Amino acid sequence: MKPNTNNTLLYSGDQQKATIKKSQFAKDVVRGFSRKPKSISSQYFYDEKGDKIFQEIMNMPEYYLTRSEYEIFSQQRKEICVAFNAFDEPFNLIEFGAGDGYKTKLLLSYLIENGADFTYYPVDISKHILEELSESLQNELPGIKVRPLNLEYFSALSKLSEINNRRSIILFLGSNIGNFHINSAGGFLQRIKWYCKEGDQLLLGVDLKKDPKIITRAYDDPHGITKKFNLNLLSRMNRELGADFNIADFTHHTFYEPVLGEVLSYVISMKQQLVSFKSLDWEVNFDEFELIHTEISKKYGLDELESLAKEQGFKVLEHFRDTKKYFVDSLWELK
Ligand code: AVI
Repeated sequence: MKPNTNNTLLYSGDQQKATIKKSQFAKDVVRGFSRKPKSISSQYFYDEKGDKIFQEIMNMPEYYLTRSEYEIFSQQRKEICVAFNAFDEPFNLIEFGAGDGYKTKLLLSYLIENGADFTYYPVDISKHILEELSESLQNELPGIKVRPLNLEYFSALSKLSEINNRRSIILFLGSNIGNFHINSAGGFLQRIKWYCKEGDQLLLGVDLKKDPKIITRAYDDPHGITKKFNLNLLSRMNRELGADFNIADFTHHTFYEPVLGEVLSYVISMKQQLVSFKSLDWEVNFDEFELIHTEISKKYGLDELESLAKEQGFKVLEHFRDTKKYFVDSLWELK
């Protein structure tokens, strides 16, 4: 454990494991580009530049997700905290992929103002993000108990189960679960369960199926910000793996398939071209109009979400939806 500047504790012993290493990135690129169609995991969007572009996405009028979840928290935080059973016993509040805490601060301030006894464990693989978050929390919510965990999600759960046996409430917000294919979402929930005990809760922020036009606009925006986000993957390979992608020869393509509720995003090579990766001593060919699959953003129906909870052994306690019914924060309990 290493103290950081604002007197919170930052677990960084597993820093090596937590940082997605370049060698892993290289391996995943080589493996993904050997598939047909070529693919690359959307986790690689989030380098420093990608984080900034994602902030721009969240500020776009077309990207309704962040605003919808913010509305849920601002209007229903009392009901959410009551459903948490937050005022009986001390508990752990664990947030996966905490980011800047913009929405979570609404819950945190309500809990503090109403005397809940809890420790907030934001979990993120970015040390920088955690340091900024804990500093802003100390300023805005003095007295809050924050223990940032600079670890991968499951290492964090494992660490916490060693530290204490309090009840845990896990927050996985922002439709991050949507970036898993539904089968992998099931696997992810199974792994959460592995580290949890009866009575632990999960608050899952999920984007709902809706008018396909609204969804399409959020991922194919007129400002070109999502395009920039997607193409940053190529720039990242140039920066980190010595690749020589000419970004102008590639474009962004995305579409929403309403039956499965999946937004599928691709990078398309606009001509036949050979790209070399200097630091890997490797070349890869792209045919004209060849696709690289970069992301899935799944939208759920409430019935589908309830089946997922049931299949994985969770009981759905309550759905909190925004006034437009675009988004749900669904509270589950481990049976
Ligand atoms: C982080 N994740 C939930 C976003 C989403 O909506 O799937 C990432 C994103 N991709 C394009 N726009 C936003």
